Amino acid sequence: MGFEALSPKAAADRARYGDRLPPGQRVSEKWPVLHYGSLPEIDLDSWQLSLSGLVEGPCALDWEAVLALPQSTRTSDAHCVTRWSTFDNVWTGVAAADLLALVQPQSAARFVVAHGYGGYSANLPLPVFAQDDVILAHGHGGAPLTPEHGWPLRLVVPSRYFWKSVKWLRALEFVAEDQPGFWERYGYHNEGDPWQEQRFTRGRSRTGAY
Ligand SMILES: Nc1nc2c(c(=O)[nH]1)N[C@H]1C(S)=C(S)[C@@H](COP(=O)(O)O)O[C@H]1N2
Ligand SMILES: [Mo]
Repeated sequence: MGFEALSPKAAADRARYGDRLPPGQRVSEKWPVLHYGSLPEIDLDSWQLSLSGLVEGPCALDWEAVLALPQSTRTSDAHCVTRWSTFDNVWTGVAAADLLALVQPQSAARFVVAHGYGGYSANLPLPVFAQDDVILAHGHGGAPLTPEHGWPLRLVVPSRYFWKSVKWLRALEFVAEDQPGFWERYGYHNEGDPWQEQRFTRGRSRTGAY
């Protein structure tokens, strides 16, 4: 962790929550809204989730098709690279495992690129996307997602910084070669593991350019 001093709040949270809190994070009681750019306007009637690339069953799911898939709940913590974390988020939606069973990635597929409305994207190794706690969520805390938190569907990848949890998800692309996403191209760490504090590729003091 080097010699970077913890803020008083981060130090107090660390003492209180111990190893549940990744290094350098503090717990936010409220759920912040954070994204680059403006809120996309989405019409559920024309909304689609495109599943493409190196899969046996490429397809585009409309909203009804998403709801017809097995529905699951996953509870997880979220860790934003700007140092806030939220605990015990209860997400409902389609577990990544059920989506993978539907599309059946080919053996050449090694990465997933998640695309959001508005040009945002994030990349993940397929084994990370396939983790049991990964979910395509349309609900949070028993209520539908609100527009600013990614309605109608967002990706949730608890084992990575929250920038990889793409809001307003519109496509998942299965590819052979890694393709850095929106923030990864701007110097955010390609892996983004909060437990290893993989925040940025260059330097220690950069903050997000929101
Ligand atoms: N489409 C899209 N998804 C996004 C972002 C974004 O700018 N656009 N920002 C990411 C970042 S940096 C964070 S911390 C979380 C914030 O999610 P929240 O606003 O629901 O807290 O969304 C992530 N997903
Ligand atoms: Mo973030």
